[in-house]
Amino acid sequence: MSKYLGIDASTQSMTALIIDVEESPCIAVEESVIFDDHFRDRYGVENGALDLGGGQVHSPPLMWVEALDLLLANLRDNGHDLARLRAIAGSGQQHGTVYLNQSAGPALARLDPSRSLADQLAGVFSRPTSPIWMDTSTTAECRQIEAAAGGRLPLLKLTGNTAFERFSGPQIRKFSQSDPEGYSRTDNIGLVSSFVASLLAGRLVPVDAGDGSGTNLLDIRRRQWAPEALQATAPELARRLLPVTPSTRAIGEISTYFAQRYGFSPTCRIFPFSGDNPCSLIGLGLVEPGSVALSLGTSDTLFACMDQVRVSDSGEGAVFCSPDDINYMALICFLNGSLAREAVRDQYGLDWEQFAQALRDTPPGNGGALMLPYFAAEIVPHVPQPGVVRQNLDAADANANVRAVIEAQALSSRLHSAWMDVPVTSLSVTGGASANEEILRVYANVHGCPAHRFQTTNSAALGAALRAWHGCAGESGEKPMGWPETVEPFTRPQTTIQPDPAGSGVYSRMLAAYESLERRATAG
Ligand code: ADP
Ligand code: XUL
Repeated sequence: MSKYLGIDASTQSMTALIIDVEESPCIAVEESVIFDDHFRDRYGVENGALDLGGGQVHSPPLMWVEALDLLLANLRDNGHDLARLRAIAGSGQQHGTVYLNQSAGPALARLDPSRSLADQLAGVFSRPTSPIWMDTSTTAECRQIEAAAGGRLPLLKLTGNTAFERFSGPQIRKFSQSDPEGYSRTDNIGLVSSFVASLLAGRLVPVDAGDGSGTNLLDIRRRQWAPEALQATAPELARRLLPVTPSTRAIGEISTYFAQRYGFSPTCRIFPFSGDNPCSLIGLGLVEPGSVALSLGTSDTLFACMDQVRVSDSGEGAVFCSPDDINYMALICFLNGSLAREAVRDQYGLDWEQFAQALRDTPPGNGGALMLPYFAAEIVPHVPQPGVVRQNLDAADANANVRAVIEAQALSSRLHSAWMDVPVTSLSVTGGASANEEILRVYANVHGCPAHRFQTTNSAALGAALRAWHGCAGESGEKPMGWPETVEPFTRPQTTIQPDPAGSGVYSRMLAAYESLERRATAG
């Protein structure tokens, strides 16, 4: 058996990617279920999420359950022989929490393959919706947790992160305080990643260290829950969490539900699911310190591999464990990623090709026109209320607004990445919007370095599949594989966009003007 499956449960879709490593290792299959296409009416989601007002953004976990059944049915019905899969690992959008009652464990253990997952699991949630990473409603809880943990700096030192609104701990605290009854009915709290892994394993499985570090609850150096942080967050939290698992150790075999319903081998191994960005770190080949990646998905993230914990004193950057169980990753998350680009695209009635043409038709620097693209509240820089700012920019000029939103995103990524202290000498790019070469050209010029694109934009799912392969090789008594040799066949650049010296010069000069506009807007 030479095939490995990676499943990515992201904000807007669930993706399966199968690698075949038999002879020359390659990506054999990529399939996605887009949530809005299938579930918009039944669950009321838009872009995979529910806007509940007041900065609260949730998703229904039962939708992820249905999506998993649909994705695997599509794979089976499209003729892919799932019996040949040796192992599965996965990735999930980070930080989102799933709240389960005491019926969840037994329900997972007795799944009937003749009925759908959603039919059998509708009753296992103690909270019908899961707060996700886009939720900005927990500022008060962040400050309370920092205070209870002895202050902002002690929490930063212990967990690698100051308290962030989207992180799981502040979200759990909010639930425990706003719905104590629901919290008391909660037997287990998992993340999106561990929840999908639990479905496949047919039992509740733990959070891995990579995704666990996005909770404000993990001792980042010990890679275990930090009792002080649990205590600062919510009552009796420890008993609602399973102990953290290393990312590289298998958690068991696939449940008979999937073996019988979809034809998986009953010996198919399940490895822990991790966060989407930690999996992308592997999928983009960042297994040694120094290289930098850019993911243009629903969120935009810029991240780098580090061999030790380096924290962001300004509280803008995040630090996670790498799911290689060795390294760490530094990450900056910009909430106004694809949805901001789509807002501009839709405002001027463009498609993506016309959007790219607008970038071709306008010069680097945009004639001095600037935008702060806070279509929604922003994570970095911290902007609690939405509000788009235009300077020397005519709102009626479609082309200039297209360039302004992309230049703002790229300049912001340069401005806010200084704390990582990793020289940006190349950008490995991924995510849906990395399909757009003109967007990448702006990033290459702003950072003054080449941008490399790879065979797939689904780097999180690829990283998960590579983790499954690496994990099996480590277990099987065959020659163990190093991370560099695992990722190498899949991370050879397919296209490289080189910076243009004139464009780069314009942006070096423009950075100060952008920074000053941002300072003035965020100070207010
Ligand atoms: P996520 O994994 O966060 O759900 P993806 O990485 O799949 O997101 O990216 C999806 C996004 O990619 C869409 O929301 C869309 O805005 C964007 N996208 C797709 N094609 C293009 C394109 N040609 N140009 C710019 N953006 C694009
Ligand atoms: C990272 C973050 C997002 C989500 C969704 O901290 O919040 O990138 O992981 O992709």
